[in-house]
Amino acid sequence: MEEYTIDDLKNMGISAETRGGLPVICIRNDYAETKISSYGAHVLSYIPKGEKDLLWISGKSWWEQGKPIRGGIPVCWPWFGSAGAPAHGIARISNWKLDSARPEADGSTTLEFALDADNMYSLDARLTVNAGAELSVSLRTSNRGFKPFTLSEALHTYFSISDIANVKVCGLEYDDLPDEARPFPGFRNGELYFEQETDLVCQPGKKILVVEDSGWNRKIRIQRTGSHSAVVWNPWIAKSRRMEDFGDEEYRSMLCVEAANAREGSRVLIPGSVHTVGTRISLI
Ligand code: TA6
Repeated sequence: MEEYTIDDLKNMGISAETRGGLPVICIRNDYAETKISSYGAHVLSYIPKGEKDLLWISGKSWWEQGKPIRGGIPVCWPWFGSAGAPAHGIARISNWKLDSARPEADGSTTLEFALDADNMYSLDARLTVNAGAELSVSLRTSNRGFKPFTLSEALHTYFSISDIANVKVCGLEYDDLPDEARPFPGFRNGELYFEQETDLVCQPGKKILVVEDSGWNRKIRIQRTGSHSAVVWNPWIAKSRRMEDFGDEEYRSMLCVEAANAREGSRVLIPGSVHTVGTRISLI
C-alpha cells in the first residue's frame, strides 16, 4: 500500500474504526458515508447524503474471523454457493490488504483491496470500491497459475428495503429465470414480486435492474458489468428461522440482487487471463 500518514487519510475523509473484532474503514465525502471492512473487503454500508443506507446488515450478524458478515456486499469468490467449500468461497472470510486509497477529481473516493495468490488457487483478486454519487464495486481476478480455473463469483449485495411486500425487481425477462423455477408465481408482467422464498440464478438478465420500493418511495438502480448471472434472493420465513445469523423477521427488510457469474454463467480463466465483474449502485 502507498504510505499515508493519518493526516493524509483524514484529509481524504478516511478514518479507521472497528465493529465487533473486525477492522472497518470509514469514508466520508461530499456524496456519502461508506464503510468497508478489510475483512472480506466487505462493503458494509453506503449512505448517500440525506438518504437511508442503501445496504442492509443483519442485527444478528457474526463479527468474527472465520465467519461471514451477514449483509452489505459479501464477495463470493472464487466460487459461488456450493460449487466449493466453504460455501461462497474464501474471499469473504479472508483478510484483504488495503492497497491504495485516493480522492478522485469528481470528489468521490477510491479504495483498492488485494488478496494475493498465496491462496491455494494461484488466483489474485483485487477489489476496487469507488464511493461517490454512486457506489461502484469491481472484482478483478487474475489467473497466476499454469492451469485453467473455472471461476464463479458474486458481489452478493443485500439491499435495505421498507418491507418485502412493497418491492419488486424490474429488468428480468421470463427466459432469464432458471428452467427449474419456471413458471415462477412472483414473476408477473416482466416484474418480480416476493411472496415466497426466492432464490433465482437468472441468466443473463438485463445489465440494469431496478429495485422499486413503494414503501420508501425509492428506486435503486443496479448496473452489472462482466456479469452473466443476476442472482435474486430472499430467504422468506422458514429459511430465516434456520439461519443463526439472521433474525426470524429480517427477511422483510432485505433483498439480495447480485452481479454474479454462477452455474452456467461461470467463467473459465486460462493461465494469465483476467476477468472483472462489477456492480454500480445508485438511487434514481
Ligand atoms: O445468493 C443466494 C444464495 O446462494 C442463497 O442460496 C443463500 O444460500 C444465500 O446465497 C446466502 O448464502 P450464505 O452462505 O451467505 O448463507
